[in-house]
Amino acid sequence: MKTYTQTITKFLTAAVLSLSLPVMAQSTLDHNKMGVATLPDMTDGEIRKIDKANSKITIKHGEIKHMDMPPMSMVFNVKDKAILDKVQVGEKIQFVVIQDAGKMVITDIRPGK
Ligand SMILES: [Cu+2]
Repeated sequence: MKTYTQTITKFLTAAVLSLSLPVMAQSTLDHNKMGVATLPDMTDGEIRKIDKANSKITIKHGEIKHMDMPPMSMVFNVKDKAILDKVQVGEKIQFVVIQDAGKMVITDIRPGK
């Protein structure tokens, strides 16, 4: 049983490596072409509340993969108040969130799919 597990683990590791390497190479190439830094993943969400005075926004968000966070409703800070001018309560969006000095800060919001 131990040998079987080791074989499977080896196989899976090899499979994952062979799959992810070309993808990583491809995305690096695209980013270079566009001349932008690598961004964290976009997260799906729906806007629940906008608090422009305090630069905060409440979003019912999907899984935030790069932060290991399951779907939930929560309040985020926004990096720039102007981000809140482009959006409305009830709107489906995609957003970029980063960790900044222990706070989760939204740096970009785009229309959802
Ligand atoms: Cu959350």
